[in-house]
Amino acid sequence: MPDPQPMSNRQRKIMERQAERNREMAAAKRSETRTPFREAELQFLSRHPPPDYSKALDFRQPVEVLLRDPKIKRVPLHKRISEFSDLFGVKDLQQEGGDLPENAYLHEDHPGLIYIPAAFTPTAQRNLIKGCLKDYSRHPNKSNLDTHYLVPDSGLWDLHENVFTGKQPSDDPSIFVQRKAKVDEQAGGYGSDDDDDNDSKPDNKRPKMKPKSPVPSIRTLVPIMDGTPTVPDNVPKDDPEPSAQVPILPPAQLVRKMRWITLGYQYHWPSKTYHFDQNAPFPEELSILSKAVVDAVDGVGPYPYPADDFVAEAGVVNYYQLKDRLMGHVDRSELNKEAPLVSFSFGHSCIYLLGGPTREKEPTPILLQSGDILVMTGPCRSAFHGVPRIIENTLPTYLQSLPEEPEWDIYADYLSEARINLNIRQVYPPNDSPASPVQH
Ligand SMILES: O=C(O)CCC(=O)C(=O)O
Repeated sequence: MPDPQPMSNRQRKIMERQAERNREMAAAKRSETRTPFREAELQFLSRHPPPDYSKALDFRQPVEVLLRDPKIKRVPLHKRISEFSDLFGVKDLQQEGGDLPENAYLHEDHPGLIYIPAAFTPTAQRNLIKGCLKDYSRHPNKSNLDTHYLVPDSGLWDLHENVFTGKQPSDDPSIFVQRKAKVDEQAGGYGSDDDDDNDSKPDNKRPKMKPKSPVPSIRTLVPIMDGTPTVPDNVPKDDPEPSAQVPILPPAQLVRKMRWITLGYQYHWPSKTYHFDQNAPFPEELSILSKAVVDAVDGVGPYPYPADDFVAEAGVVNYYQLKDRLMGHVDRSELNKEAPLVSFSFGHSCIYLLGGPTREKEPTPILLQSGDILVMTGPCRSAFHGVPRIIENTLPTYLQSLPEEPEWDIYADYLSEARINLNIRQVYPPNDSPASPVQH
């Protein structure tokens, strides 16, 4: 019998990934702790058969249909959202048509949840997306890539843009971001690209060798603030060790490995606490934007928080590729548990599972769409939540390539396979917070 055809790298990676997924699913199925939250996660993680998305709550369906659900309540904001800040895009309304919301929605099963659908104009969304990809991702804000790579202060996105626009050739050695850890030449480690959707050429000046030990996964979006108790602030917060085996990739591929960046007080993932001594200047427009949301929802739900007391002190930008997910967790690292957490969604839609104080409560799947705002107040602030699924083919047309705006192309290209979440928190109780510098 002839030898079977050797497997291509791509086939091998697909098989490995499938096997990993099968193992995960099997482990979860075997687990005795199959809580209602986990059950819901499994439903939405499933590829075959695909999930039933019609089970998800869509706050953008016609209001008369939405309000047929007796658990949903519509509450007017005290002014139309556009009146709280120009950042929602009020200036574009004349040109773009449409209107911005004057109502928010509450859900009887989730006290403290406040939902504002379609809160931004397309132009306002594009501006914030540019901020998330190009500006906020720069130092001193840290990203998951900083653990392993020497990302330049000018930012990874700038390198990507230089190549994308032809300003620098794609084989220019200076566009490759180097590893922090020294590579042991014996052990190899170059070019172990783990993307199965990667068709661009690796730098052929570098030997393509298989790493001898597994590459630490930077694909998985880890549950960043999960339910485990936080450690006291006097525990040493060492940085995780850089790996010498992460692949050297062209910027267009490395940007797709970016999973999160942290704003303001930097977060120490291993101990699940903030670095209270590492306070990066908080982007001013995001301070204004989040305060405007807290102001807009003042009096809307049963857990008011004065906008004057709200200070944007920490934030996370989560970057999701289509296959990523964020497993159920509770955000409990902030010292101020009364302040609302304000969360913005851009790009592809996702399924967001909102549960209760434990995983025993059955979560509600919510369809989060580009431009929606979710505010967690009161008990909802401590509820389990997660993102088991990014939904393919849901990128709004206004975020795709625009003939009249060629500089948007690079963002449209990125978003064609991505979702971005920006969430903002207050860390300290009001008046307890050390003055935080503001970025101008
Ligand atoms: O992506 C989202 O909408 C949720 C993100 C989240 O839960 C988190 O950053 O803690």
